[in-house]
Amino acid sequence: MFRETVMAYETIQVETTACVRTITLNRPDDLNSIDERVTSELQSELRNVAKDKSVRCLVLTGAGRAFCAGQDLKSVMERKGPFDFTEALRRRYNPIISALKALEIPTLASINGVAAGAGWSLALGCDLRIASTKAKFVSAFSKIGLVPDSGMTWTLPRVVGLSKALEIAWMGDPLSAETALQLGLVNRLAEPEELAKATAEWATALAKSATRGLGLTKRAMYAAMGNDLDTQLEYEAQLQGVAGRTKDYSEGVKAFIEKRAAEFIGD
Ligand code: T3D
Repeated sequence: MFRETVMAYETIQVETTACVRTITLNRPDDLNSIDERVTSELQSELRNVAKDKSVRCLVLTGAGRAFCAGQDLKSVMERKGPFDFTEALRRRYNPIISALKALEIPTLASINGVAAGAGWSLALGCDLRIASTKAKFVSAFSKIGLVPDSGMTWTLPRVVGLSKALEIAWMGDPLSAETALQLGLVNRLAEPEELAKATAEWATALAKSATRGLGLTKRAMYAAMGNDLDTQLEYEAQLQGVAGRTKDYSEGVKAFIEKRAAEFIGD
């Protein structure tokens, strides 16, 4: 199977296998916490993914024992003078979450260990989540006097409801992988030694699907979070107009009639 590794980054690793681009956060000694370089490299790679039509699924994971511990608190200690969080979020973090949502392909967080603070927000910023049974989830923000950011106040209440989201954010207690599954915060669990394989199988299945249709479905679902029914019905009609003109729609119907598996090309 064709596998390509890009070496140009310092804090992330990028690899492409069978139309699946995998970005691995790669600062394992600091639990893949996020510094200026990480946000810059993530933004850069997400721009690459958006432009590369051969990429049909994106996986985000972490090296070592953590997924991501959020903001790099060690570099915080090195900061001199007052720090402008608003500027940092607007310039560094928010574009990453927006870029993940704007990608017209499925994004899958493969949560190999602890996800804390903005690290958990990153996982929530992906469309789907598969986690190791040993993973844990820590809001962390309240413990250092901050507000959940990088989209967590948007995603968390939508998944678990308002009251539970407030409890998670305020108490900051670690949630186990099992609890995360029960709450719908992750879609699937895998034993730690099975996670990479389970992730690859799921991502490959998604990448072999009718990518334009999946991308338009993603657009419709996220738009529905803010639309009333009539607006959404009209939006669905417009998007279906686009999906119905794809080559993959023609192939899907033809394959059904011919009683064979469809071979989608992602167009
Ligand atoms: O400008 C901006 O960036 C604004 C955006 C802010 C958004 C945020 O993300 S705020 C939230 C920041 N994150 C946290 O508060 C989490 C802090 N970490 C923890 O609570 C715990 O470390 C974990 C729950 C993540 C994991 O616990 P555990 O017991 O498995 O590991 P540990 O022993 O606490 O940590 C292991 C090492 O990782 C340790 O280093 P050492 O002592 O071996 O040299 C620890 O300092 C380091 N580490 C853990 N988290 C961070 C970190 N280093 C830098 N930054 C971290 N966030």
